[in-house]
Amino acid sequence: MKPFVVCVIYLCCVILLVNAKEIHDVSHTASPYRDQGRPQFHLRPPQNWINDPNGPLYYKGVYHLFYQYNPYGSLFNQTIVWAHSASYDLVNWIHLKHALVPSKPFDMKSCWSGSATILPGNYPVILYTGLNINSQQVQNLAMPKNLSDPFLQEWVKYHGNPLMTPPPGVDPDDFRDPTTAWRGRDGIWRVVVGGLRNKIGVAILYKSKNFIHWSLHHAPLYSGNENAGIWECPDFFPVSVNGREGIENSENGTNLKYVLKVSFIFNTNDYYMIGSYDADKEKFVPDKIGLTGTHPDLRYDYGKFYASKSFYDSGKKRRILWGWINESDSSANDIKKGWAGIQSIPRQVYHSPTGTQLLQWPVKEIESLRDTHVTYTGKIVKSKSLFEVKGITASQADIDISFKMPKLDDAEIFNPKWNDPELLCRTKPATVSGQNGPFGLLLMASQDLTEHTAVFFRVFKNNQQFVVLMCSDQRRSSHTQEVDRTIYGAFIHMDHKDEMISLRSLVDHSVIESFGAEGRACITARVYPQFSSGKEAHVYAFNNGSADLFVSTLNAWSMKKSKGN
Ligand code: DQQ
Repeated sequence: MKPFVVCVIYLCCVILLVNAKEIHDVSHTASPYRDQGRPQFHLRPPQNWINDPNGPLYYKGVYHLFYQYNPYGSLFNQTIVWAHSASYDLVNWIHLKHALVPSKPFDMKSCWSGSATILPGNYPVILYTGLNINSQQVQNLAMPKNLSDPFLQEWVKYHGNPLMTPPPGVDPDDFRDPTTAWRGRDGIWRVVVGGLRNKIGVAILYKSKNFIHWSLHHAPLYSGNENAGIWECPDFFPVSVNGREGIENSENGTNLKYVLKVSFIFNTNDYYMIGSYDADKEKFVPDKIGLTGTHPDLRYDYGKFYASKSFYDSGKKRRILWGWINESDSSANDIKKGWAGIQSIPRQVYHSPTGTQLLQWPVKEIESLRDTHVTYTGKIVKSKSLFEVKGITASQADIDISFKMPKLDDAEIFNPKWNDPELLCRTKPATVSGQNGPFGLLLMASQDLTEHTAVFFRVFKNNQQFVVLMCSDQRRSSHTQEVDRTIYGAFIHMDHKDEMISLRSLVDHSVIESFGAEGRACITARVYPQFSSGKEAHVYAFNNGSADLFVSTLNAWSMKKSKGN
């Protein structure tokens, strides 16, 4: 071989190796701790603490997700960076080098949450919160160094940062998490920053002609009315009232509704409202006044799901939502296992035909991981009985079951005083038999059922409509006392004509993401059973109601491991 050719091959190898090293920059030596709870198809880097999803975006055929990451360990730390993963399909991920790390006076103490905006000409930029040298929260801008790199591996911080500093009346500890910006018909950019003013949560509004100079608008886009702490991670976006297609943040079309979501620090839940946006008055006007951080405000997820962020996927014209799913185990365990936190399965979000809420459904791409399949149709589950769904890997599975609703006249009457679904799930758990339910799934169950997580429904009638209580009961999820085993609950309002109710659960070792009634209510739980290996997990369908139950279809698949896990 000629020396020149050898030299070129050698150089190519060096470049490939350097790239491979960069791409796996965040990997570390695995801890010797037997970590059977590690998810196999949910996004997270190999080690360490992660929290909020940041700046999701789609660029030149590649999906990007950044997220809060502690490079030094598996607990939240004062020094947080923006970790960065990229994917062609939202399922398999490559972990890239960190996009933003503390380095300048305006972000020396941490790079906290923020969002991406695609500027005209397909130019992605990031607005993020920096904890400055004095630990004060300020808003900063970063741009890609090389627009021809679809992996956007290098980010440059704008030399004129910060762009926004805490306005009068807002404490420097309470000013963070800029949204994706949107441009009005007047060509002016708007962005919202989460904050707290006079003990009231606020969506602080800024405007800019050039994305560099931002001026505070005299009034917030919306503010709370309760003393409920800072509003973290606001998200503001349009949704179409017809169909599932997503809408780009700056679109000013007709037939649009708007969603304002905020993350309530006091109970770490994400609440949202649907309403309209009065662009002249720069106000969000909710259809139903809300955002108190309590029931009956709408939640994306009635389990563990926080600091969520959505983005418009211009490739497939849909809006996708991500949420941070924290652990429920002890910090000592997180240190032992060397990691904590996962990102949810990306969910497509759209307006429900009833207009009263959003619906969420795991992105279609996740189905590419489906493997061994079992199916049942037209199966009767006798009162107070269960059957095992055999033939799949129950600890790594996608299970979709559809139950027949009772006749409305036969349904138990709903007591209007029941206004707290979580409380109702506690007083009427899976072991308490009712007229129409409880029925559902026992997941991550040991053979003897001493460990299991029950996800189930109970059907009631209220004013000639159905109200379904959906519960996820973690109390028997693990023999260990060291984990949080809260029961989660949600109400699903169904039409009297609805004949079926479906339950889909994505089970990935220590996480169970459940979607009730085609995404009308979602409940995510973390579970840490003690049986010795994931292979010993079982899944059952059960009916503890006094009437027999008709399962019209049950499809269950083992799920493959995704790349990047
Ligand atoms: N997490 C970030 C903050 C945000 C909080 C810090 C929400 O920017 O308010 O990691 O979980």
